[in-house]
Amino acid sequence: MTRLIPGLALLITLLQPALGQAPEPPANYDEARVGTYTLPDPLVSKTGKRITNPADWQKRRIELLQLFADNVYGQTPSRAIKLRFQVNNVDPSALNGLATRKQISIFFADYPQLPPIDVLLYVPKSAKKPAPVFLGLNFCGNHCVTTEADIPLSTRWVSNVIGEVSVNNRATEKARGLQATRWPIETVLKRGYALATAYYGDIEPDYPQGWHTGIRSVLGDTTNASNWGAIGAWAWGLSRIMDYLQTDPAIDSKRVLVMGHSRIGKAALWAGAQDTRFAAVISNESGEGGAALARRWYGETLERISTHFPHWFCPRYTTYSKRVAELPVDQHELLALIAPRPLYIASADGDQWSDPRGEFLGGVEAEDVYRLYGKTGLGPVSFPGLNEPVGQTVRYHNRSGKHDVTDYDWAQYLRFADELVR
Ligand code: GTR
Repeated sequence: MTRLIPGLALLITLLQPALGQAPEPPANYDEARVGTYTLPDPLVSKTGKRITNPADWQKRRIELLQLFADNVYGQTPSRAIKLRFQVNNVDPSALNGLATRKQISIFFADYPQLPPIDVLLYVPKSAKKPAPVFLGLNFCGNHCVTTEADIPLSTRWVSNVIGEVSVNNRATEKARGLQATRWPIETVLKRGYALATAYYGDIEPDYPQGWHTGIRSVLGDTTNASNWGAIGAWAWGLSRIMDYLQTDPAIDSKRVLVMGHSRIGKAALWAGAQDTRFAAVISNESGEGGAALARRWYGETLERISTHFPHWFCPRYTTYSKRVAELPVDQHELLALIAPRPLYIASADGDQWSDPRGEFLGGVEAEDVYRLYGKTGLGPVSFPGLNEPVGQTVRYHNRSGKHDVTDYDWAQYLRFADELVR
């Protein structure tokens, strides 16, 4: 994704009136100008009751999930839909004998017009028992995560922007392995973990009208201010992949780490908040609408994201664009909904747009909920230096470098998984 450097963003802001557009509010990158804000307290119920134990938190959780559904991501349809899992291909000796590689399609039996979710799954051959698994959606098709020549190119709509390797929104061979550096499959397998991925566009292509060909075309209610948005759909898709993983004897479905980068990180958090089958959640630079506090005026704002990507959220979300203080929730409460399960929040210093400090503070503000369970979340830490992971059940690092998923990030996630999920 193209990220505007602050100077260029300012130039565009200045040009907007001449172009007849409403001026874009400038982004703030100055900590001194963030201002003050009051966060809603996750441990006070709607009726003003203070939550002091896990049993009451379970009730409060339901309230909070509803508030996020009503105001941020929209209501995830509760209707169970019939799935059909079709194993298309099994390579018993992929990656030089390191993995059993499966390609599975998840079909929606009652909606034959919908494309299936095509899952690519690697299981370590060395596993003596069902393997724990990292599950994450990918940005440009399963052929992007690996250079293996026999993964079919996705035939779905893909963005022309990513790496400029698609033509008329269709993938080309040039896209093969395009994002392989974000998916160190062999390293993950050698550490004893399986890896599952699918293209997020299988669930909904990421453009404003994309919902017409995705799951929201059959399970949405477009008349409703809390109709689910694309993030909700992607999160739902992660749960459907979980449905499959629960049926695969090679997988330990009690040890599924759901992860995601950037917009897919927002979806991973929302999936983990709603679906407690996920044993742990990893948010990689999820930023605004993800781990970063919405009330902080720094980097991307609610106003900006809801203007540029309204299809990601429920229609009501946009109504808070100029009154973020009135949003009944803030993102630390989304993080708190993961408790007491392990949570990793990662930022990158070169990605100020995502507001690294705001992501860290989101984790800090979830602490009290982890404490209810006798767990230490991040613990008493201040904003760490570069490449200094901190925390316990909730962990955080601010990596040097740009908006990306790197080997450094994975090294932390693998250690986190070894220590807290295994
Ligand atoms: C940006 C968007 C961010 C983030 C990012 C991405 O353009 O403003 O919220 O989601 O895209 O997904 O790469």
